[in-house]
Amino acid sequence: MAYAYDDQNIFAKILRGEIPNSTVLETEHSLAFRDLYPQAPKHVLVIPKGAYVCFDHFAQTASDTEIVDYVRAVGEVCKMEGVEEDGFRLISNAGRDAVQEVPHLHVHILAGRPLGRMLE
Ligand code: DGP
Repeated sequence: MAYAYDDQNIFAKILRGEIPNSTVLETEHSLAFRDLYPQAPKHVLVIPKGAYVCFDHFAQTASDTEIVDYVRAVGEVCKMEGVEEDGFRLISNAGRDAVQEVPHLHVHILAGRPLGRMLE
């Protein structure tokens, strides 16, 4: 599948500095910032800086360097937020059925309260 990246999406604007964000971590290839509409006491979004629509687009076309940077950024944010002990959830919505609102790859890190079973 060919992915068409819309460079007017909100996270592209955040990456260009056109919209402010609450940055948690910035690395060479990734940015982590707080979700504007948090669903849990700790709700951080981690995005690659490259123009990737969703997880499979990224996994299929990003360089190994970008992928390692991104996965390590997610792990680093988990450590910074202190979520290892009580647990956390990673979610990455892709496409229509998952109701992906912003078409730039992002992983949600959710923590800080009991999150319930995921598939209910
Ligand atoms: P998703 O449905 O997985 O595409 O989630 C998109 C998330 O992005 C949603 O939890 C709300 C968040 N969001 C939307 N607009 C902004 C924004 O301008 N800034 C920040 N920090 N988060 C946003």
